[in-house]
Amino acid sequence: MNNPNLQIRPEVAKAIELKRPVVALESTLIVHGLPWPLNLETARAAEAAVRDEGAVPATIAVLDGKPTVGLADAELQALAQRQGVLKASRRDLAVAIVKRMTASTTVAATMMLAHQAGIRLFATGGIGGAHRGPNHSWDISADLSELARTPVAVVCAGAKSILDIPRTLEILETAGVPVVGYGTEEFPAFYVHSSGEPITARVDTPRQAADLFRTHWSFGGNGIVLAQPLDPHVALEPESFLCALSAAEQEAMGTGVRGKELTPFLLGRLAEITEGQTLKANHMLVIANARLAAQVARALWG
Ligand code: PSU
Ligand code: MN
Repeated sequence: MNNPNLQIRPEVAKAIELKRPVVALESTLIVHGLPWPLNLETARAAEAAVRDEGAVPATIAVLDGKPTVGLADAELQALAQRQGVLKASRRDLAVAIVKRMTASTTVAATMMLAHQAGIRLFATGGIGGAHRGPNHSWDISADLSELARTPVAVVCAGAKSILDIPRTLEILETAGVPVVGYGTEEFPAFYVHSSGEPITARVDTPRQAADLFRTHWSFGGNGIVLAQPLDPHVALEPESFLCALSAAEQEAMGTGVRGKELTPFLLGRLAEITEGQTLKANHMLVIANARLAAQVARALWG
């Protein structure tokens, strides 16, 4: 089971061994999703929220070719400041390892490594999904296929509002991924409180979430999305958000940004257009999700 390529830090390894609650955290949002120094503040605050709830945080990234589960604070800081870091999804991991690169891990790659390490719960901002596009974009995040194959629950604020959410939800349905709302009947849309789309089940307590997860896994089910809406006081109004998004999308089309650059580009431009409103929202939702993931981890193992 122990993959020699995987470096699990002692505190995390011990917690996993003793079946104590552990929450995985991803690093692409730190490196490519938020600007310095808010990225480091968010990463630290997410870890602190997990500890606050009595669980052990395990931020995951590839450091000089070593997939590492449970970054030290100095490593977190160095990663947050570093330029030219590869954004690694599932398919990029082996490349990053053999070329001894430093890479951030997306939701897909973080799920894969968390699973290898024996961690079941993972918190992020928002999962990737199907991008918007005139004729159905072929840009569909590998996060969705990872959810289909890997038994890890991802606590998030829904799918990023830059995406085609109805289509993202259809793909998750086909993949057999439960989309569970935390205290809501509607799928949240990251910066925006609700997408207006239905979820498959609602839970209102960490205990209910834990029961649902355990049962799903007991039948060989794989990934699960637990979606918690952002506090409405911090969330963006749908109309003004859509307006900013159209402008950012036009620019992306004009400059030809595509592939894995698209999500970071859109998040960056939205931050500028909304004068930091999306940054504040992103910061808050990551911390809230980390806290909830730790509460569910405690209900599972505490
Ligand atoms: N959550 C955030 N900010 C981010 C991401 C998530 O608050 O930047 C990252 C995740 O790592 C996710 C990725 O996997 O965006 C999606 O990228 P793509 O659309 O290229 O699959
Ligand atoms: Mn993509």
